[in-house]
Amino acid sequence: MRVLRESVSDSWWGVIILVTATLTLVSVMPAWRWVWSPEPRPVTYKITAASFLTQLDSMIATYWTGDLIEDIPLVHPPPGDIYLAAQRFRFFPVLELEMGRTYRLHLATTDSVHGFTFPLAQADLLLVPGSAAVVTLTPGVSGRYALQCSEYCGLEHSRMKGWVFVK
Ligand SMILES: [Cu+2]
Repeated sequence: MRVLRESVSDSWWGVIILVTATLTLVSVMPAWRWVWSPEPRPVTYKITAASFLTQLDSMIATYWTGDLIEDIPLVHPPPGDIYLAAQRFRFFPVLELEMGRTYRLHLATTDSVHGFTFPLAQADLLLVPGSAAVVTLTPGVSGRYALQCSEYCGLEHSRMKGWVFVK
């Protein structure tokens, strides 16, 4: 009888240790991901659509290549701060970047909520009116990279696209 009771209490200890270990892992792993996440977390700051468009227009006026891609200006800005707007139903303008150079991409919506999915910058952001996000990127491989809207924003959402060219 005594032997049986001891083995029951041993197995309870096993269960207690297992439950404690599981709870510890479940609570520690999100904290681990938050603190040591390798993904760049975007910096955000407040804007108005008008102030953001002023900066965007000034970049386009200065660095437009003279080419249009599907009626959208192709812009070749130098490394540093660059701007991209999400609007129903396009990303504006088309950016041409250089391999191995580092850019701080400022992103904002100038109308409703949009999503911004861009594997090159490992970014999948929600763009909300009144706020800009900054993503740092250093493109390593040349090519044409598609941008997509990942948040339903209206009837033409599924066709909302943009481009970044890397040379
Ligand atoms: Cu959309």
